[in-house]
Amino acid sequence: MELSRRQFLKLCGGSAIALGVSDALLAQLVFALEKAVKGSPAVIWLQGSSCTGCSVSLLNTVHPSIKEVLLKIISLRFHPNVMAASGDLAIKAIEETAKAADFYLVVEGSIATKEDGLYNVIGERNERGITMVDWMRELGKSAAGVLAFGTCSAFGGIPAAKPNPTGAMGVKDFFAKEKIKTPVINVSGCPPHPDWMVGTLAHLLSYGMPKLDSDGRPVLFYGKNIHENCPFRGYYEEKKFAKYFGAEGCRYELGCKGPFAYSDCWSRRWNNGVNWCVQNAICLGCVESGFPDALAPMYVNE
Ligand code: FSX
Ligand code: SF4
Ligand code: SF4
Repeated sequence: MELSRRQFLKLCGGSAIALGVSDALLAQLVFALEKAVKGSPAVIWLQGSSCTGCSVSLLNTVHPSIKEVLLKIISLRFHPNVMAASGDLAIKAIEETAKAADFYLVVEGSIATKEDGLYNVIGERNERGITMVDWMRELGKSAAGVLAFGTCSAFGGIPAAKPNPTGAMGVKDFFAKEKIKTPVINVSGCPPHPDWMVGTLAHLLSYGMPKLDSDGRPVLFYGKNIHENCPFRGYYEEKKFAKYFGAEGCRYELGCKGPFAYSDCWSRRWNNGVNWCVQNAICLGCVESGFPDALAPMYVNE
């Protein structure tokens, strides 16, 4: 199904669709890729300091065929968790991809820069460990673009929280330090919603670079404030605050960071629309550049 950019933006906005947003975005992604793919866009997916939640969020969507898309249509040449190859064969896949053609680099997790990058070693070359810093210097320069999936990759996230012993940082900060000019799209969230990742990729391949906010994130998914759109907003106005989890009322006094967070979780919801953080708990502001330090403490417990 080919969508105009306008229809696509409407779809990403979470407007009512019968089959679920993830399914629809996936269909568009498949279409975009099939169209764009004369020889499949190659993707190298690197993992720095992270919990792997970003991969899990994407691969565990209710739609199992995302794996097929990643493995067969996109031509995912390297992914530490889903690829069958290991050792020299796996490293060779990165090197050959980088030499052969245009490729996109997906980065999950932050880059550990202290001790010559030794906190993130991915593979070996000439009996020496290749660090994430090495790969980012090498592949970051030659990639057609970088998708920074997850708050760790976008802004440093949890690995960069104080005291940050590994010198962890996000891709944009690393590129600024290294004077690498390759464009980066931040798809934040700890982890990001699968629609944000699939939708951003589909936009990039179908219509080019999406419009980004001042934090380098697609406005499409991160353009609205959670608090302003929250279904509990009426309680906030009435000053009816929940005093414990599960109680009726706005969650502000339990530590809700909705007023400081920009994303569409309230309408998109998670796990195929089943629920979202604020329904049973609070928003932690996981999509924001200051997460987690600037938004601490996570919970207020009185
Ligand atoms: Fe970071 Fe990804 Fe948080 Fe985890 O791997 S964005 S720690 S949920 O998931 O990098
Ligand atoms: Fe705002 Fe959170 Fe209250 Fe919702 S629950 S109205 S996001 S403070
Ligand atoms: Fe992150 Fe808040 Fe959305 Fe939950 S509701 S995923 S904490 S931005």
